Amino acid sequence: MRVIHSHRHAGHDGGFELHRGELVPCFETPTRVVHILRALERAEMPVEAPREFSVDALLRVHDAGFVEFLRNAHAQWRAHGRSGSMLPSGFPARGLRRDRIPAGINGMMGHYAFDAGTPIVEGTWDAALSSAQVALTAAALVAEGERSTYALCRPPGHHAGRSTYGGYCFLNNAALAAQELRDRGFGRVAVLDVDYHHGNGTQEIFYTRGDVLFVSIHGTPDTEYPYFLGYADERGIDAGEGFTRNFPLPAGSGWEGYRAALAEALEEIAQFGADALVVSLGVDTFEGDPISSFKLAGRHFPLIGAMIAALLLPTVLVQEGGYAAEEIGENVLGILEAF
Ligand code: Q9C
Ligand code: ZN
Repeated sequence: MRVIHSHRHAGHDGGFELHRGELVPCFETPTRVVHILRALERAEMPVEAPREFSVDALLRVHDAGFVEFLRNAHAQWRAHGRSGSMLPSGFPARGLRRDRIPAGINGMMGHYAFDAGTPIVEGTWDAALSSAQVALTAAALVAEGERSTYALCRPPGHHAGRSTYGGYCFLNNAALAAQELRDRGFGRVAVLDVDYHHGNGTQEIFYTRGDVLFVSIHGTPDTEYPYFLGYADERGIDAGEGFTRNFPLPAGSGWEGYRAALAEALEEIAQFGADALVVSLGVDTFEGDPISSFKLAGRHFPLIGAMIAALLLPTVLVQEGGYAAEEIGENVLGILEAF
């Protein structure tokens, strides 16, 4: 399996995030990648740099104004004499206007962000762009005949919508990979999201489309982040009707419940007749994860990998979450080795 990764991820280091009423050190750190790279090295899996893709390549799944905002946000912040990390503190909730995008940087941040846990720093744009390029390269390689590729993306992407960022995500790497596969001739592409958190951004991006199936298994939004999307009654609309499937599980779920949901999700993908697969690969379903509550053990990841690999589809695996840094490498590798 070919592995794509960019060292430019390291430019994004958020510092602090708002968590349970306090500013705490970010859970999403550059160190996560160090641990994954170590595991890959032990497994003798070499890492390749991504190809260059222009900013235009992002506009197939993202809004131009949003991309422009991400590109300039920190420069605008600095122009106001500030330095360090940017967090929004006001959002256009019900009753407030969303049709006007404020010109000032604070309002603009609130317009495009959907949480206060996703800091932007000086290196965020370049890191997010490199992460998108990693996913696009991994997809291009599969289109060129590789059976499977692993996009070691950082920052992650599945919470980022067409014009929204949050949940540590800025650009939607998995959606970009799926779109790249579509553009390169795969008629039907499925996205399987196994991250602990619902992939609200990916769901939103493909919600009205019948050519990309989105299937997600995650902690129920009733109690778990991102709280406002990911219920089972969300099934897609218009041409996308029936092409979104959510499997929310109660916090505290263990292997039995998980395995059953995964079997159903895979059956859905087989029924759809997918020609290619993108996996949003979060390993924050691990029992030791500091911000999640599923009870999967290390030994379950190879089982998950084997179940997914049995679809026998050309597959792009895209790294999402996983915050138990010490174990993240082994858990990811457990999945990859099945391919
Ligand atoms: N401030 C991914 O796994 N924060 N994102 C929860 C902590 C958001 C997770 C509360 C968690 C986002 C890609
Ligand atoms: Zn997650």
